[in-house]
Amino acid sequence: LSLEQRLAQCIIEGTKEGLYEDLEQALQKYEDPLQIINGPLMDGMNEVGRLFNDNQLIVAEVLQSAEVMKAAVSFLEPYMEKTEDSSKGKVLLATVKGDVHDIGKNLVDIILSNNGFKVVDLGIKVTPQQLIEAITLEKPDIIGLSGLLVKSAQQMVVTAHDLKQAGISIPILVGGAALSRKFTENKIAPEYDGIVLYAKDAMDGLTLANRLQQ
Ligand code: B1M
Repeated sequence: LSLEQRLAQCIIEGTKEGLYEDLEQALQKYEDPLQIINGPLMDGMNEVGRLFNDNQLIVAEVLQSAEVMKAAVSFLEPYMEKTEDSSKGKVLLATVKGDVHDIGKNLVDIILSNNGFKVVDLGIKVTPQQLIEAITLEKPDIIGLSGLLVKSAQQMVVTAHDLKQAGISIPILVGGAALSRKFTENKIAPEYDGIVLYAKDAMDGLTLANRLQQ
């Protein structure tokens, strides 16, 4: 197997055997550790999603794959480019109510934190009420919402609505597999008073956050 196939295989099989050696090798080969995440590791994760959808994997196995992905991201994190300051603004980050998926959110956290933003991560299954309380306390410049389930896309509509009711109009950045730009513009944005932007991946999230804070 090629290096890329071995890395993807570690994710698919949910094993750390040989993982760190292969990540070391990949760090020599790729200029940016993010390319390793977005390439072979994501390929592995997408295959896990496909196999799970096909009933060839059970939740416990997917969880193991998620743990290997998290271990790989933690290993690569120190090698990512970072600026020391956190002067670009504060981002409040959360996975929406009913959703436990946090690998994408955590990646957004790393990338924003490494690039001049102060990130406050509220974690997973965050209700609109918890979000409103945190916004009052933290006074962020941007609210970042992540969600992977189809029902999470709908939850973002509810969340935007509840935030508006609470008089909040801080820009919102949304991302996650079940979302699209179209859904964001047609369904989420009309429920909100402020800007709502869709990010297709974590780097896109950084680009949009930078644009908002210019
Ligand atoms: Co779940 N799961 N899962 N799962 N899981 C999906 C999402 C699914 C598509 C798999 C499938 O069926 N093919 C499916 C959703 C189907 C649907 O809604 N239509 C699914 C399901 C059904 C479920 C359960 C319901 C299964 C069950 O219990 N029967 C259950 C739900 C639990 C819940 O949330 N209430 C469940 C549970 C789990 C695990 C706990 C086992 C585990 C998560 C572990 C964890 O996160 N700590 C898990 C996993 C790992 C997946 C898949 C395989 C991989 C997700 C992932 O981590 N990808 C996933 C299939 C898939 O996505 N291919 C699947 C890697 C990650 C880096 O990508 O999060 O998309 P992602 O983030 C991307 C972008 O989306 C974007 O940037 C990242 C890339 O740079 N992004 C943002 C994300 N958030 C952003 C925010 C931003 C900006 C960009 O700004 C704020």
